[in-house]
Amino acid sequence: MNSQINSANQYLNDWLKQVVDQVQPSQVKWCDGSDEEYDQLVSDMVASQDLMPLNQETYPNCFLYRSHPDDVARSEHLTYICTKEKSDVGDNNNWLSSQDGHQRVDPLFAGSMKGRTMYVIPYCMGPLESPYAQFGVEVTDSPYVVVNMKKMTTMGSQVLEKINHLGPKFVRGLHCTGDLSPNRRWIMHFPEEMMIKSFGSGYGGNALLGKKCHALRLASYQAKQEGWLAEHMLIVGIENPQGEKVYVAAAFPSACGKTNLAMLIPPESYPGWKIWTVGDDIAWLFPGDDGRLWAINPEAGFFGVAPGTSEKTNPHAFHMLRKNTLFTNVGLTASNEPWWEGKDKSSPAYNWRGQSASESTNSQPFAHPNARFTVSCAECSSYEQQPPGGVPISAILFGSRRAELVPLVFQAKNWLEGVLAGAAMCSETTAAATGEIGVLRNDPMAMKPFCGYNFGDYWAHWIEVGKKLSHPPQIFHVNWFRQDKDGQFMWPGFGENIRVLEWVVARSNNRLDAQVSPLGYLPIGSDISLTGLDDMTPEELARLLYVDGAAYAAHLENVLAYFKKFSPKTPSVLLEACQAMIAQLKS
Ligand code: SAT
Ligand code: MN
Repeated sequence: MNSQINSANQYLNDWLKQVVDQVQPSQVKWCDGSDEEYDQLVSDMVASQDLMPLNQETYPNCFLYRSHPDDVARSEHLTYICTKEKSDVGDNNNWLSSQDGHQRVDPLFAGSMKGRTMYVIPYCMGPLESPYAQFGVEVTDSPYVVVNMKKMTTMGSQVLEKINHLGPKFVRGLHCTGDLSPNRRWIMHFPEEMMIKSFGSGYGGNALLGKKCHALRLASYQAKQEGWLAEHMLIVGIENPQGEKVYVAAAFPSACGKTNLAMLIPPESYPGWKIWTVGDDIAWLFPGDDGRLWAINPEAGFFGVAPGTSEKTNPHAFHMLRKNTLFTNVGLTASNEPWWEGKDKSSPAYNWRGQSASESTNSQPFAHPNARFTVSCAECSSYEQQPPGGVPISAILFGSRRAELVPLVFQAKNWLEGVLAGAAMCSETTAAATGEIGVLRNDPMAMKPFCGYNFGDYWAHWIEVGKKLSHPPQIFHVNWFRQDKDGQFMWPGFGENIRVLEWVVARSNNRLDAQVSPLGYLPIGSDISLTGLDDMTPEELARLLYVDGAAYAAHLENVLAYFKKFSPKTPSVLLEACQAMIAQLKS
């Protein structure tokens, strides 16, 4: 077996030989990333009934994967960052010493691939020729992981060619499906060793190690050392009717509409406006020599939430999913098409577990609420091929899911208050992680599940990055999810969000005045256009923009207490900015 470990990178060979001795696979397969390899894996999985072909006439080259019912979302409570010092990791993460982390998982890996194929996936995060690209090798026994990685990353022989010249500078990711028992499931990160060990889950964020594990948790740790940021952000280009294009990065928690915003189609009342999709989930942000902030999307595909995706909510996604797509945990129609809540007028015949409509319990959804699609970026008609050097960011949005309190939009007065707006984010939990849904929690910068180090250091790092920017992006906070007293969403959202983006762009370009408030700048009512939005009155817009000073101050008091949990690491300027804002809101 070890004779097959013959790359030109000795560090890679040494690690792989050690892994082979540990997991004892029946064979090792180096993934070349070719379409033939993908097709072969898909047909093998269809033969073994791990993958189900969907209606090939209406959904050509689309397949359904049903994961284990206990393995349908990220397992945050089983996700650890392992370092020498606990204080490096902070209370925002589960921590184990590196030694204890290895000791906890290594016995599970022993002999874990007996009788199975071990796939070796050399992958690249970011455009292959980008100076910002990062490399990794994922070892897995899951062909589902291989076919997903093919869509989500650049992978295979051309990447190995690069890794051959990298010495030790690549991430080592070991993944084994195990028996999927939640009692034997760990997602361990060793940032000091550039290593990930994930056992016992086949689910996306737990198993596609290039994504959250590498591109966020390890990358954020690395970014801190090197002076850049790895963020849970989409990236879009916003083009106005005059043809001017401005790039915006936006952080929202999982399953809060990042993919929809990334692919927004403006309504008819916005002729000439166009949104270009650069990324929908992760952004790496680098201070440039020109004093601006430059961004790349490290991913090559979308791993989006299926439920709620429709012709109305996200036409680009709805159409891109009609071919070459892998679906996970959606329902099925009688004609073998994928089905999810909010899709269209068709009816489901089977739920995500394969039970027929008569067998399934009435109140249960047919698609799992965290059902996903995996599709290459190239399939998206609004996708913009990113230049290797990235795109310049003019505005950053922080967005949370808040039924109350938080206005539709405000602009921070400066970088520090922008960092405060991001760090103060609280959002209601969603089905993207196991656990209760709808619980309000602190989710600074939408990075609670993804920041690979101590939040106190993270906020300090954000402030430091701002100091390197002579032309920093303007920072905004948005909330599409405010509800009225009857529990109805007050803002129509989706394509209509262009109205807020128009204001964001105008403010970023210094083209509009605004109202000054303790939170920052608020739109002057008429500056958010309501043309063509017949259902909304200026009074309703005023309610969406209303800030209850006392209630907001009370929220920030909680935020302040949360910040102090990370002291002495929490930067004092952040505490002071928060205190000052509370005082202003109260006065
Ligand atoms: O499961 S993933 O982490 O990949 C998706 C998400 O939760 O954002
Ligand atoms: Mn995400």
